[in-house]
Amino acid sequence: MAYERSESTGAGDGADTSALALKILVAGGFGVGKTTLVGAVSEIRPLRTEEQLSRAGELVDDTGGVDQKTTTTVAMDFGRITIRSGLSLYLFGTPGQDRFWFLWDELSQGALGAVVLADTRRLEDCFPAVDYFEHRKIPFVVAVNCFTGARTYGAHDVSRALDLDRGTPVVLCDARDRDSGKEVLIRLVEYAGRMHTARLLNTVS
Ligand SMILES: Nc1nc2c(ncn2[C@@H]2O[C@H](COP(=O)(O)OP(=O)(O)OP(=O)(O)O)[C@@H](O)[C@H]2O)c(=O)[nH]1
Ligand SMILES: [Mg+2]
Repeated sequence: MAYERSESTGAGDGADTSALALKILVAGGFGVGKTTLVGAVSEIRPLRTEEQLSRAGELVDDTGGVDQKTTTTVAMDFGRITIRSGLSLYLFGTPGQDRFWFLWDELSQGALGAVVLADTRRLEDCFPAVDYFEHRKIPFVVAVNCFTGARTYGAHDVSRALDLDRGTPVVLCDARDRDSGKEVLIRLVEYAGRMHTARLLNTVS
């Protein structure tokens, strides 16, 4: 499990030397709401790397279903959230478009786990992210971003449609809502914690 312990800046300065900072990825298809989620939950001003969608990009960027979209992430999003006293999450939002796949290996280094955002109108767009984390055995939860007007499916239906391993959590969320996003992150931390404990027990037995 990747973590850092925060450094005390000096004796008696009151700094919490037992604080944990965990790295989490926010992944999923183009325009599914990754930047929105990181921005909604972050308690620091999120770092964004948005560029305008261009006429040239129309040939390769599938904007079907996200017609209102004018910008896209070209490197990453970055934010931070304190889940509870002494536990912060550093959030790294991935770029959604295929041509930025080469960045994923770098971004996923040392990650505790990932949120794979899904839109039920374009569920297939999250297949590559699901495959990526399954193959690398990085714990992930699927968070269905419930866009207005999209038909609502139950978590069980989504789990079946994505052919997820048993136990992989599926949660419904609104990426624009801080509490909803925080709930997703808590589910991920709990799930990843259980997965890591199970793996540790397997290696010692
Ligand atoms: N109605 C609704 N709109 C949303 C929701 N989440 C995001 N949006 C809108 O959908 C668009 C896409 O959001 P982004 O957060 O940029 O998506 P992204 O996944 O970061 O996109 P890329 O980085 O380009 O892959 C934006 O115009 C958002 O305002 C949602 O939950 N409901
Ligand atoms: Mg983005």
